[in-house]
Formats: sequence, structure tokens, C-alpha cells
Amino acid sequence: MKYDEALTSRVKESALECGFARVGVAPVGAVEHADAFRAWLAAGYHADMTYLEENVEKRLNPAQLIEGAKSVICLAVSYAPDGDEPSTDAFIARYARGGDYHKVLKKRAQTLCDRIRTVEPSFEGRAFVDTAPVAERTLAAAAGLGWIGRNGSLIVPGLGSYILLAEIVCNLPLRPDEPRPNGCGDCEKCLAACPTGAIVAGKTIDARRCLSYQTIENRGEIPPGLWPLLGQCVFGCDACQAICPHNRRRVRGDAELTHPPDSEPLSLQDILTWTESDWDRATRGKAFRRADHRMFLRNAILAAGNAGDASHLPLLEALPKEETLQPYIDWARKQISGSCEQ
Ligand code: B12
Repeated sequence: MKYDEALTSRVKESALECGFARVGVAPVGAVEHADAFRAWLAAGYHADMTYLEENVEKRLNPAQLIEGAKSVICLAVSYAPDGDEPSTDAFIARYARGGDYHKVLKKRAQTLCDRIRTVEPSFEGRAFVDTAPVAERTLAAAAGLGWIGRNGSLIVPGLGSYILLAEIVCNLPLRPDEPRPNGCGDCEKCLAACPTGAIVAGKTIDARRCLSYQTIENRGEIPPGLWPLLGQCVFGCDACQAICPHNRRRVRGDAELTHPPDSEPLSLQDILTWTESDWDRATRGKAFRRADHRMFLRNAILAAGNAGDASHLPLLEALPKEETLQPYIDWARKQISGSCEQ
């Protein structure tokens, strides 16, 4: 294919103007490491996220996503926290604390599509953020945005891994970038930091053990063996990223993703006293709305058990009498009583 160098530069400049921190181009066609994705599914590491079993061929070959596709524009923004960790007993993963990234990134990617069309009227493309069968990390790595770290996350030189991804699959003949060398070296800090041992082999996450899966995606019951390992995680987990030396450098995260309009962090007391409509109000427009009211209660009850703070006991007593929550409540009360006796 003959690449359009000038257009490639224009597209990249526009991407930065539209608010993306990094941009690169991946070729269309079968992605590398497709076998790793299939092996991950075959091992059952995707837990009950059965949507990942669908459209596997499409996911592993972006050429199938739009007719006449020639390149994938890979885009990244940083959500690196710009200050000290807020003091709270309810941990919410950093990516979910500000505006909902699906909306923020999709809007910017659509604006970028409009700009490209004014430069090149033959442009046809579709923007994706997380919700379609797209191998986002693999494509971003192929586009040279960074490398896939031992913790499974894309690590971007100079920005670290507190990164969210979007892509535009399009019909323009853009010059692909070169992948970057892996910069993890022999560091295995993330393996040791994972509270549940969910990083089963380099770059492979067993979602069944990952606290991010358990607290965000698992709408059923969390296996009792994981309850004491959940710590204060109420929505997601960042243990394998927080320990990563590539996240040590202070990075100015994207304002829309890092600054929630209400800056008071949620506490276990807030969540344990939420009614359904409080949940609705508190989660509107946020990525953490993905966990419904019951999931928030389930997770907060376990976090209260792990915190061992007697002031949570009356809140646990006052919770709605819901049969499926009772085992969590009984366990948490026992934990709290146990730690208060010591
Ligand atoms: C399912 C899913 C999850 C699952 C499974 C996680 C996992 N590791 O697979 C759960 C719920 C556990 C999860 C958790 C999180 N997720 Co998630 N998740 C996804 C989703 C929807 C699909 C990922 C997937 O297909 N997994 C299956 C594995 C096998 O595929 P993979 O991770 O892409 O791995 C491939 C590459 O590693 C590749 N590969 C390996 N080596 C190399 C080398 C080269 C050179 C190349 C080219 C490729 C390559 O081979 C693998 C197979 O193809 C993506 C969005 C998307 N559509 O891609 C977001 C996504 C991966 N998640 C994201 C985020 C932010 C998170 C969390 C940080 C949220 C949190 N704090 O709680 C955690 C991080 C956990 C972790 N350490 O991975 C971001 C990651 C950004 C980044 N910096 O990497 C994504 C890309 C969403 C987005 N649009 O930004 N997630």
C-alpha cells in the first residue's frame, strides 16, 4: 500500500488538538498475538464475560469492522491522579473517579473524525471506545503507543499505564508506526502486589481472581475465598498499576477524567446508607455506574468487614433485608467483632 505521509502527519496533529495525549497508527489485518487471546478464552480466564467469546474473528482483525478499512488510528489519554490519594475507606479505581471515559473519549474521537473529513472528504471511519469487539491494547501496542506490561496494561513511555484507549478504524492509507520495545525488564513488582495472585503468567490476567472483575463485572456472588483479599476495594483495583515504577513520575492527567465535579471522595458510610435513588444520583455520568446498587452494597459490606471498624456495625444492621446480601453481612459483622476484641 502507498502511504499518504502528509495526511498521516495532519491526522496526528489533529488528534493532539482534539485532546488526545498520544496518537499512533496500526495496520489493519489480523492482529499479532491473536493466539494469546484465544488461549485466554480457552483457559476460562474471562470468567462470565461471555461477550468476549462473540465476534472473536472481528476482534482479532479490525479490517472486518468497516468496509474498505486501511488503518487504525490509536488514541490515548492519561487519567493519572494529580495529587495525593484521597483519604477514604472506600477505594474506587482511578479510571472511574472523574467523567465517564466512554463519553469523554468518544466525543473527542468524533470531533477528530469531523476534522479529518474536512481535510480529506473521502474519509470514512468509525470510532470505538471499549464497547465494540476491538483488541484495544494489542492495537495500541502495534501502533507504538507503548508496550504491554507484565501486569497486562499498556504502559506508555513518559505517561505510565494510567491510560485509556480509543481508536478510529478508517479507509485512509496512513503510515503505520513501529511497535516499541518492552520496558518492564526483569521487574515483577506487579506480580507480588496483586492481592489475589490474578497475574498468572506475564501479561495474562485471570479475571476470575482479579478484583477489578469481581467488583465491577461480577453481578453474581463473589467467591468467599476472595472476601478477605478484597481489602477496601469497592469499585475496581489498581494494585498492579500503583506499584509499577512507570507510574512513579508525576504526570498531569486529563482534566475531564481526573476532576469530578464533586470532589469529596465516597466513604463506606455513604455507600452503606445509599438508597436506590441515592445510588442513581451519585453514579449519574460516572464510569462507576457500571456497578448497580446491589453490587455497591455487596462490595462495601466486604470492605467494611476488612476495615474492622466498629462504627460500621449499626450501618450493617440497618441494611435492607435482602437474602443474597445476608452472607456478606454475617461475615463482615464477624470480622469486625473479631478485630474489635483483639
Ligand atoms: C475484559 C476487560 C477487562 C477484564 C479482563 C482484563 C484483562 N487483562 O484482559 C477486567 C474486568 C479484569 C479488566 C480490568 C481492568 N481494565 Co479492562 N478491559 C477489558 C476489555 C473490554 C477487553 C480486554 C481483553 O480483550 N482481554 C483479554 C486479553 C487476553 O487481551 P488483552 O488484554 O488485550 O491482551 C492482549 C495483549 O496483551 C496482546 N499482547 C501481548 N503481548 C503483546 C506484545 C505486542 C507487541 C502486541 C502488539 C500485543 C501483545 O496479547 C493479548 C491477546 O490478544 C478492554 C477493552 C478492549 N476492547 O480491549 C478493557 C481495557 C483493557 N481495560 C482497561 C482498564 C483501564 C482496566 C483496569 C485498569 C480497570 C481497573 N482499575 O479496575 C483493570 C486492569 C486489570 C489488568 N491488569 O488488566 C483499559 C486498559 C488501558 C491500558 N493502559 O492498558 C482498556 C483497554 C479499556 C480502554 N478503552 O481503555 N478489564
